[in-house]
Amino acid sequence: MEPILIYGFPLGSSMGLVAALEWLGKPYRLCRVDMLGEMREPSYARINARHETPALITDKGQVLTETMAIAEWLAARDDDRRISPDPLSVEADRMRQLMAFINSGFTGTFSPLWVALEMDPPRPALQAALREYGKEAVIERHDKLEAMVGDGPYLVGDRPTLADALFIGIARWLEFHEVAEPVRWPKLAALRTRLEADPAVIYATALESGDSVAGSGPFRGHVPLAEVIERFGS
Ligand SMILES: N[C@@H](CCC(=O)N[C@@H](CS)C(=O)NCC(=O)O)C(=O)O
Repeated sequence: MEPILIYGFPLGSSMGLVAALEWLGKPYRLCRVDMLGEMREPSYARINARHETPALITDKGQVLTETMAIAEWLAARDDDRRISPDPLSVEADRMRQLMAFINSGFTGTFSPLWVALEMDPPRPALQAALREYGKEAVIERHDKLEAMVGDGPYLVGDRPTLADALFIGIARWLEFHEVAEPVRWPKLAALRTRLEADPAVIYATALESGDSVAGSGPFRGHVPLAEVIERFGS
């Protein structure tokens, strides 16, 4: 069977993995999940007890959670080196280093902003403190990532890799939370512009938005969440 990536909307980090599946070019299916609704229901715990996306149903029908684990699963099957360098190369070390940074500190600093946004019932003083702290932390992590970006067109090498996929899934949170203008970090802004013009990213963003777009080469269609839970949930 084709692997099925369970991705979340709105604005899920998993959009980047959808783009990576497009770049990889091997047959895949998707399962689109409303993170504000069905992902929070008890039945979703059969896929991921932490109620998070992304999750992958592998070609063997096993559930695999955590972005880094899913990215490594894809890299291990990237025979033609379309989304990852030779795993023993210096470039692959750099890709994994960047992915780890993006998936941990870089993504994590947005947490206070999400917590403040979703706090119910509201606690204005705490929300203001979370926003202030979150914005400072996001800016600091962007400064650090800007310093890590080289002079090439992408994070590693001359074509998009899994590191770029992880970055583009998160990058748009900057404006959503009104932290700062992207141009404050010129290298990251240029990288974003390049990635946002990439057909795979445009396609993944359209799917995430629920637009009815024509099938791409490797994409074999959506599977309803209820069916995924029934067939593959624990
Ligand atoms: N450690 C997990 C974190 C995944 C994560 O936080 N996903 C977000 C969406 S980008 C989520 O599902 N958040 C829960 C929510 O929105 O309620 C990973 O790297 O895959």
